[in-house]
Amino acid sequence: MDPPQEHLKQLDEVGCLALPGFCDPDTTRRITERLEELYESEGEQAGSEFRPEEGCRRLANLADKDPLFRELMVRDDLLAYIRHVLGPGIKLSSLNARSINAGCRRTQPLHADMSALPDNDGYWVCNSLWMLDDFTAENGAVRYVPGTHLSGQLPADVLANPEADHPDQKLVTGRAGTVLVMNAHLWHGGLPNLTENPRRALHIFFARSDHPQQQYQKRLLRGETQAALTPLQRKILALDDPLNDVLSRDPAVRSGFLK
Ligand SMILES: O=C(O)CCC(=O)C(=O)O
Repeated sequence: MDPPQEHLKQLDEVGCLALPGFCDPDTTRRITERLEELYESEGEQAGSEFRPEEGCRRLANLADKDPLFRELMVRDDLLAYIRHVLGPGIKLSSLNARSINAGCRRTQPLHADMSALPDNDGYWVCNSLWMLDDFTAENGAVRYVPGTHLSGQLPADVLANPEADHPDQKLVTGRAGTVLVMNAHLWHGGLPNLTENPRRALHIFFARSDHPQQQYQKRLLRGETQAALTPLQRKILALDDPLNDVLSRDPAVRSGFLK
């Protein structure tokens, strides 16, 4: 079923859209439990395929780590929103988790993912953030500045201090199970967590086909994972796309990830 017109209008004009209940409670619980197992088993190595972040736990390369994550990344109802932003040709860019530690006072600078600006063909990055805990103003809601995906500017280039409050910023709060679809050119960032519990999220991040993946999936996925993929999963991971292989020759992608 196509997304409602008012949703698409909000994505076009505001740049993001929260979908309460998009992930059912049982799936939200399974994702959370699996991520906790991975944080535990990976220990100090957790997130090492990506970058460490002070005050947060990170996991990366999740498409390789459980069939559950691969099922989420091909949900039709998710891809319909992603394709609305990026057009028909899309691929997974990265599939990571971020958990803001209890008591973390650090504010993430306002940014666009991968410092991406739209090009002559339009938008090329779109993220989905899956809330695994309730997001509140106290525990690290996501802030964003409405309409900035249309500005053609990056916060680091035009703001004196991207960590400071922005006069036009809004907060995304919501119940666990809410999914935030975000045009990732939108200026956004995570806030401090002043509570006694972590604030956990899953990030399923997509790119337009003619740009490199943030993390080159073909290099990261183990042979046994590749052998278990459905045709649609292979397509979304761009495993058989020669252009993606060429784009991913960028040394930064080869060595781990594109910022
Ligand atoms: O999980 C969040 O609060 C969003 C974080 C974010 O925007 C990022 O890590 O790029």
